[in-house]
Amino acid sequence: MTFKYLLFLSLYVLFAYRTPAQEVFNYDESNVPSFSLPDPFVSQKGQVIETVQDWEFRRRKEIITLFENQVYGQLPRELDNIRFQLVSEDKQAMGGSAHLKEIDIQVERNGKNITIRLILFVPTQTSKPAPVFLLITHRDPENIDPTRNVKMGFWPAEAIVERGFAAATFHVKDVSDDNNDTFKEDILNTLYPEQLEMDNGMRGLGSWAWGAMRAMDYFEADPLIDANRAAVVGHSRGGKASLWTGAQDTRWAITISNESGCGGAALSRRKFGETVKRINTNFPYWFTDNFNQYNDREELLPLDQHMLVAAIAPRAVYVASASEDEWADPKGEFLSLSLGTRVHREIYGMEGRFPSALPDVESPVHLPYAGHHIREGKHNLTPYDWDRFMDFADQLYGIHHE
Ligand code: GTR
Repeated sequence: MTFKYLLFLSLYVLFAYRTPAQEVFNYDESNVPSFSLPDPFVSQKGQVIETVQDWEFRRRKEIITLFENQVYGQLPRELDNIRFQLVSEDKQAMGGSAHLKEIDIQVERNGKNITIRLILFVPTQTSKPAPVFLLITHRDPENIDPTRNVKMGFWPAEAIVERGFAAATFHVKDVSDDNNDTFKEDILNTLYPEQLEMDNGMRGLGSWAWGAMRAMDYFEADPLIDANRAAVVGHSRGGKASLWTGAQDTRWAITISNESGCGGAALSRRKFGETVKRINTNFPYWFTDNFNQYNDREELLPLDQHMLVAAIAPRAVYVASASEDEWADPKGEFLSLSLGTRVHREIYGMEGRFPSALPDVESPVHLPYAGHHIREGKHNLTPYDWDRFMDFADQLYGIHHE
């Protein structure tokens, strides 16, 4: 007995000392470190940013460059040709409520091509160009079934169309597969191989944002779509890409992040739930190489995610969280939104402000320039979330879609 006990004890001690230190994730608000955030209103040279001019021509550009160099990588704009090919169409889709178009967006650079398949349902109830929601999809393609034999709450296309919006989506695998072994195979190897050589080159999330921008190129060319009233939406990793899209590309009227968490809406310095080190370890192909410098050193970042929200200003931004999605840090997401939209208020003089504390569950706050809700339940994109996004768009556009 004693011998067995001693053996057990020595094995335990041996094992305990040999196990590499486990990364511990914090879910306790009282353990959030104290931190100070970089100031969106002071340029890197120390100039105070007070006017729209200062913001648009100085600080916003500076912030985008910081995110390019340190977090998401560059977002190359050069391309030689872009073509839109209608590959199939059904003017009586969804029982006559929608006009379905499947479009191949073909992009050429240096004699090489890639194709993004865009799925688009346009409401038929009106002859006016329709406002549109574009979803960046990373989940199983059955979530975006164009035949509608499979209908999932992740992309409730019927409900979107019924409210007078066009519902559009593409799958990230067409631009960069969501996989460490294959993420280079599409636009990175084919169109922008030089990006792969750079420490601040584009990687997975940046490629997805690039894809969303090509969908916008299409919207601008389709008379059925009102491209001035377009919203880009992403869930989780897609939400990170959505925020990066809206920060870079000023053509989007609304940028929506659903539960995007670390590297999305959540403040990195809070180290609540997922951390920079963990995300860079699990998903080394999402961010640019330089982001690794901040593993366990978030305080050295020359930015935080509130500045990504700020870079969207003056255009509208929406951040949604879920009550049980602690990994994504709902409070950190809300703080980014509330701090980042200071630019809307203090530079652009827009009315209304967020409450100082995290709003109650399912009590959306919809301001004239920004929205927030925290849904009851787990990490997911659901019809509840979509309904709130559409409420916000209705309010922003001040329209009736009939
Ligand atoms: C998790 C990842 C999150 C988030 C999520 C998702 O595994 O840690 O950052 O992106 O996946 O996309 O659902």
